[in-house]
Amino acid sequence: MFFGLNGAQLPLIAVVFVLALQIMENPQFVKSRSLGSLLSAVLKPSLVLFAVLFSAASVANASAEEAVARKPNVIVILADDMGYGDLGCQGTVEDVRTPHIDTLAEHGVRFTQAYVTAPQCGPSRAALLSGRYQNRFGFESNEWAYNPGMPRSVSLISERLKEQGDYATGYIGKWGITSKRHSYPPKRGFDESYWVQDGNIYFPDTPSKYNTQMHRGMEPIELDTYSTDAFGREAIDFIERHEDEPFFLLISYITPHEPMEAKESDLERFAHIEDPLRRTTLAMIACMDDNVGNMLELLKEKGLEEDTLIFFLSDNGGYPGNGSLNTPYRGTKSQMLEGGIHVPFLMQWKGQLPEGKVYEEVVSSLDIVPTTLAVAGVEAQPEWQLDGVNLLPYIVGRADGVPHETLFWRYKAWSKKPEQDGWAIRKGEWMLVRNGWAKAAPALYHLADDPEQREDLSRTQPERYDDMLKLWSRWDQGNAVPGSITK
Ligand SMILES: [Ca+2]
Repeated sequence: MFFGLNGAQLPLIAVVFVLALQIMENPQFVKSRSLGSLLSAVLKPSLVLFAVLFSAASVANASAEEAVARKPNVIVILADDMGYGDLGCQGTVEDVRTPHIDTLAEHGVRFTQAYVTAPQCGPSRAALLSGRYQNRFGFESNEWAYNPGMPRSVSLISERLKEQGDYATGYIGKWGITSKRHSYPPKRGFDESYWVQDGNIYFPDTPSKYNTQMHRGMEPIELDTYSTDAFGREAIDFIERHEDEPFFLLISYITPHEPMEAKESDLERFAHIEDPLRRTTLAMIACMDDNVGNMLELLKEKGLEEDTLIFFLSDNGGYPGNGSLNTPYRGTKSQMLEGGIHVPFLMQWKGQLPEGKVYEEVVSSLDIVPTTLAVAGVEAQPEWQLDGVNLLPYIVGRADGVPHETLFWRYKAWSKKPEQDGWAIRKGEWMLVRNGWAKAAPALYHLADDPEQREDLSRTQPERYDDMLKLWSRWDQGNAVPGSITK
């Protein structure tokens, strides 16, 4: 196609154009000639014009095909310990301000039933990056006894995209998976990385009990500004340098994980909030939102919005210590209740996904790897044992059914506190959960009617209870002993 015309119409246009030109120059052009000389006078220049138009059309077609053939970029924006309620677009909390992140929902899809696989950083991220339940490879907890690092036998999305998709790959921000060197981003398929092991650093030169050494690649470096701004700056730099090739970029903000440290200029924006902890949380989130906004603006300026699939989610829920709100859900980070694992989750891909859609079926952070592979044109193999699905056909209504009939959790909190271990299964609108922190027996909740998990229906629904317990036990048989897989 060339300006809406196909190749068959081009000769006719050339003839009409040349004839019109000749008549404009000499109104007696047609009258004064025999049919033979008329054809000759018109057809010759028409052939020349046709040749010019045809080659122009070919060039236009080639660039159109090139544009279609370009593999899309994928950007994952990850918040840390940010509760379900703490985005303006969620509509459950009034004081939070995230106008830029909210545009992802406005121009894309907002998921109301999205889960991560653990109520804690390390195991949640291990699943997000591998596309597998972390329990399958013994990565059960942040605690070293239950955390073998990312085994080499488990490939990350970055490694698959390097090997089979020819993508430029970048990691920015908190890694948080493990401190073992073989698991560092540069060793796990990321071409470029600007990162910190445990996160938990905002201002340069701030003492911390965590491993807050910043790295560029494998080289230790010093943080030079407020880390949220540094991550935003690095994201822009990465995109500018890779705008002409497909890239995968994961930006892992520390926000709003402890320590609760915000910039003064951001705190001033929330001076009307009385509670100092909540004011700080909101200021930290607003700073992340500003940086996401800068990145979205860059994608727009570069004309990359229709070439870029963007995910936004949190790695687990908020908790009282960081003042982030899981509204309307009960429970917090480190718990198996909804507040620990039910997270904000957005996707935007202009031109490919519907705009302003609210998707209400259950999805998981496990779905990010299969969706990314599909977008990159990499065929997932059965031996990869991925636990998620490609979400795109479900969102646009091309697939029947739902992405997940069931989701499962197992979480060993701390080796010295086995009473805090928990597990859960969600099947349809029901959840059976043993929330270790409550030291309780498993409880059965009907989430559609009781999203706050207040009424345990295990006694009134004994068959459903048994059925879900059996399903969970069968799934658990496929899990590794925590910490047992080291290679
Ligand atoms: Ca976290």
